[in-house]
Amino acid sequence: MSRTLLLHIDGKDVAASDGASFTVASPTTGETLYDVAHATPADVDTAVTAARTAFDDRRWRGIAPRERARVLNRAAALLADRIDAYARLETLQIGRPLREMRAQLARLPEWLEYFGAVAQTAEGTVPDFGAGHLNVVRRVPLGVAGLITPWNHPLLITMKKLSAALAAGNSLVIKPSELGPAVPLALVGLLEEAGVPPGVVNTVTGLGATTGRALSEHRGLAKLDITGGTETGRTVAANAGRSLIPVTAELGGKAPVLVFADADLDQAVAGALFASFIATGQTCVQGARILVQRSVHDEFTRRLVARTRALRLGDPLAADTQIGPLVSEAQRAKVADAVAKAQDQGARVLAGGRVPEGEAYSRGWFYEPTVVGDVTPAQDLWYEEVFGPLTLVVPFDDEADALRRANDAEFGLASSVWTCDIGTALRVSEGLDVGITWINDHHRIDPASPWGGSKDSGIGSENGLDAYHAYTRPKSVVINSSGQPFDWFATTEDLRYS
Ligand code: TXE
Repeated sequence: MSRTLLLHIDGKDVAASDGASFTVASPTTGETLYDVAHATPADVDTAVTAARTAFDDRRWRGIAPRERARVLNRAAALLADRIDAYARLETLQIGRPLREMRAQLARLPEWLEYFGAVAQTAEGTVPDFGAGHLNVVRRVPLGVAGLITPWNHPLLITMKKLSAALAAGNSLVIKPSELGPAVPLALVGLLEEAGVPPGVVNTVTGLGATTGRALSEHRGLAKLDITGGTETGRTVAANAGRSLIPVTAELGGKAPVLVFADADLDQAVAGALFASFIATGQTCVQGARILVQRSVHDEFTRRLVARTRALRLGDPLAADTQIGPLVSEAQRAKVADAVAKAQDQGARVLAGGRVPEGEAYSRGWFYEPTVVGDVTPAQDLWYEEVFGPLTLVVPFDDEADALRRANDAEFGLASSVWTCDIGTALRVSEGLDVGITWINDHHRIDPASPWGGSKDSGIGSENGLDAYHAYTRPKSVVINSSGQPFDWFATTEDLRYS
């Protein structure tokens, strides 16, 4: 039986003003899980107004950072107690294996703790203003931030944005993905339980083209922060530009995995497998292009293909499932179409490449983990983000060739380099035009470590001090400490004023 999810505005759960709703279905069984309120532009406006009122009356930003941190730490403790329940909800909604969701969610209290600590330790500056003046620069919160989040890591991505924004004292309106709203909504209730005042965090559920659009076009925002597809990011950033507000955008990727001949091959294969198929490949840092030095390419590919074929697809709630369904019919079609087009353009399927057969897969959006070879930059698959369990393997000759191929991309989010030579690791990471490079690892994240990319992968970054600063602006107070009278219009002498 499906449950109803409502909007959360000014501390209250409310239906959409026109009573409209949409449904969220299980990607594993097709059964309806939730009936979700579909916020109208008027509801978005009510939410932004509630957030603005909470900002203006200082009910959250007026609380000393130390006390704000206490509230965030209480929320972290409450969250730690609810990991299993939330992980199950995430798995039901988006189909990612329960083991993955448990591992991911277990880390999330760290974001609240980290940004609580940052808020307490952040300091202003006193730049030299010359004799006779003292300049005190404090960083203050921006106002109402609009957060638009996707379905692939519903709580993680909401948490990355929300913890920095809240710690800095902002008020929020969150628009979670229409495919995975339940856990972000639950988090908002948890935050209020921990002591975040009602009205500070508001949630409007709805579709991107309606609710998301209304939020991104709202002139009452002071910041927009989105994770989503690159085209959505362009639209949202253009709206932010019209409002003259800053935007953080974490968008697409096509991460290269570079395997050098001197790498520990077992570890490199395990790393490439993890990079390609964690989250059923539905992640912006997915290892979507595996580049292997020619002398080990065939052996590496043989091992990767064998391990890919051995991955266990199935019910994501089952303890031994390694690959769940894709999140939606559209996402599976995107993968199937990309494989068909790659084959038409000359690529060769080495593993997978099919919708699995059998009763266990008949109702869900399953697709076999897939490895393709013989891909060249003349084929669309070299450049296009597919966002599913599909990767390609190609050989390279030397460092320069590896870098040339890796940087031949419209995206620049992440990459990994597998080598036992520290010089190779450092030179190659220096040469990669990306935001994140892992050496002998992939997809590691920490609240203190910047996460964002270059080129079409977006603007700005999440995590770390940069993300906190991006939720504040400098406020400069200049104090005349000279004790000297100043009367410009009383004299014709040359006086110093600028
Ligand atoms: O993302 P959307 P979708 C990529 C990935 C995937 C593709 C489409 O390639 O196949 O995007 O996925 C909201 N104004 N990524 O359709 O539409 C939307 O409701 C305002 C990469 O799910 O970008 C949701 O809350 N908001 C990615 C959020 O934007 C709008 C994660 C993201 O949805 C909007 C997800 C609009 N006009 C997909 N249109 C990553 N970087 O990890 C949509 N939205």
